[in-house]
Amino acid sequence: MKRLIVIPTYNEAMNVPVLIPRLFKHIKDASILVVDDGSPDGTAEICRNLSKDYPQLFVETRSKKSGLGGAYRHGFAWGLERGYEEFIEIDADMSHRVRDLALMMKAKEENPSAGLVIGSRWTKGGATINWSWRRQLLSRVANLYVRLMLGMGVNDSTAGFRIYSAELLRKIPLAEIKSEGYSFQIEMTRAAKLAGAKIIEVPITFRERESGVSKMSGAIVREAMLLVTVWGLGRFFRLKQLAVAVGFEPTVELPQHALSRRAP
Ligand SMILES: Nc1nc2c(ncn2[C@@H]2O[C@H](COP(=O)(O)OP(=O)(O)OP(=O)(O)O)[C@@H](O)[C@H]2O)c(=O)[nH]1
Ligand SMILES: [Mg+2]
Repeated sequence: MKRLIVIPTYNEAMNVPVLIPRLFKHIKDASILVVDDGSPDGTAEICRNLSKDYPQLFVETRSKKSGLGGAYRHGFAWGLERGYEEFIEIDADMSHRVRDLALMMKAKEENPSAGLVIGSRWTKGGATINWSWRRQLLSRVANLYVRLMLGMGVNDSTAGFRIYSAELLRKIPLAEIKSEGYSFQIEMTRAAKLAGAKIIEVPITFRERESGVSKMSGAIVREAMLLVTVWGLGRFFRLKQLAVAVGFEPTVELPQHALSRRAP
């Protein structure tokens, strides 16, 4: 299996020298692609130096910080062009444990029909460590809102710890994925569902980062809220149309005078 681990980075100079060797040590036969957005702290340079020891480490750079979504789209396109069969998403900040990745890979192997495996904090057995109650609340409320609005049956659709099959990524029109921030994860989950993919969630333990700073911002939350609301309203509208079509809901009856005015 030709596997590509895609790591988006912005100012992760403290984390990449620990994470990358750890991934190569424990995940056999994988290549790693770092997609760095011109980090001022020299993350890309550190990775290029590491690639002297790890020939399967590749680094792509974009000129400025342009969001997680674009970085992943770039990484997926890069890997699809080169024939990778499986794509792993993982944060650079070591919030995602490599040992959980091994469990997710096992789940994927045991369920070959699953196009997407999500490392989930909010499924039975999942957990978070050292995450402030505010961040937990934000994540839980966001996931509840997504479940209510989009009805995808996924407990952690904002998770950034995932495995996609190349087959599924090829079915998703990546160029049409709009999100730049973390709503990218929700949009990709939705696109996977629309493409008819089987999605499984594997419980993981998520740890708050110890080095570097969070890139979470109000703009990122607003983008996610807006997009989920728009998609949800679209879904309810379609459901209503479907209900009308199969006769669950009476069609709107126009008053007599409105009908007669339309008559030729
Ligand atoms: N290339 C790129 N990577 C990004 C960008 N924003 C965030 N990242 C990376 O995406 C991953 C997740 O970002 P984090 O800042 O850890 O976001 P988070 O996990 O929600 O927040 P904390 O863990 O609380 O810091 C990390 O590897 C970041 O370096 C971006 O604009 N461009
Ligand atoms: Mg993080």
